[in-house]
Amino acid sequence: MMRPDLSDEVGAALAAGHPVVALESTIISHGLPWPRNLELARAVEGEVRAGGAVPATIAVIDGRLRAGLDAAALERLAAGERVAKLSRADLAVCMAEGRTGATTVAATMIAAARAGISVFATGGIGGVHRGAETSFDISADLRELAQSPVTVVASGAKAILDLPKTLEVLETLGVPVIAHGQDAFPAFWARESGLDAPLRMDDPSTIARAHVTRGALGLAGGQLVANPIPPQAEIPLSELAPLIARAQAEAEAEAVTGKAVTPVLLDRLRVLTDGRTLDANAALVRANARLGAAIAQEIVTAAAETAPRRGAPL
Ligand code: PSU
Ligand code: MN
Repeated sequence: MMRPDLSDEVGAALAAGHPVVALESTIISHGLPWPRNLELARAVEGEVRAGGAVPATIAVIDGRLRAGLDAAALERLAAGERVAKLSRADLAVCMAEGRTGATTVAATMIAAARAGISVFATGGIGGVHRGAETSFDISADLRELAQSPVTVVASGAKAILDLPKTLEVLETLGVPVIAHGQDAFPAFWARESGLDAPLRMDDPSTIARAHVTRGALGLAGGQLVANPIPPQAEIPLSELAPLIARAQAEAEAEAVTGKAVTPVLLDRLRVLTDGRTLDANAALVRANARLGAAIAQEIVTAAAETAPRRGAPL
């Protein structure tokens, strides 16, 4: 199996069994405007380090799939010129053509799994778009959660999505959706979506044990840990709902489809909230990086405890 090129730091951490947290790059290239995107990319790596783990930002640079980026690569992605948005369908094509691309949640999970990284922190996953019953727009992130053995820490799915349908699809695919520290499924910029998450866990060690147990059972796929945005940074859903509806109507009127939908909606909401969604986005990604680091540490411990009992009855 082809593995990503590991930076020296990531390679050394994985070889020594130290905790590593994967980070995606589409949020840098397509999710946030310059120069906030570069600042946040660096800050999020800093949060992972402060949490005692090594960050492994993932992208394809000149045809090479890499885990752990140097400053030049990070800057190139943030500047965003001729950077493709890569999901499962695009990854191998971009590599074969020797091009540069940023990985979505789905593509980052693929790379993390092949590098041997168990935890990945981001802002929000893709999901079922509103109007999917006619557009069929369902992010490849959902099926990836059912296939690649990575625990993804996010603040739920973006509030621009159809959250009830997103939860239904995740249930169908057998993906554990675990709210962290509360019953409600969070809605990205808001702590509560009005829906309960199917599962709840309150501490990183139990989440880590669930990750390891899932692997020990031979179940494919990972888990989604839905971590609510820190209270002081949240934008309540009541305030966002009319703006989301407006952004959605504008995108529809302009016939935006495919990969462009998510970046266009996020950018419209940034404008409509005077940049407040950006601040919220930064706060939640940082918090998720911290939680990801804690879970990664606990997985290292849980894996060591589970190993000697392999083959014994569960
Ligand atoms: N969440 C954000 N900003 C983003 C994304 C998520 O706050 O840019 C990106 C992630 O990379 C996610 C992707 O995997 O959007 C989903 O895109 P699509 O719906 O086209 O699959
Ligand atoms: Mn889509």
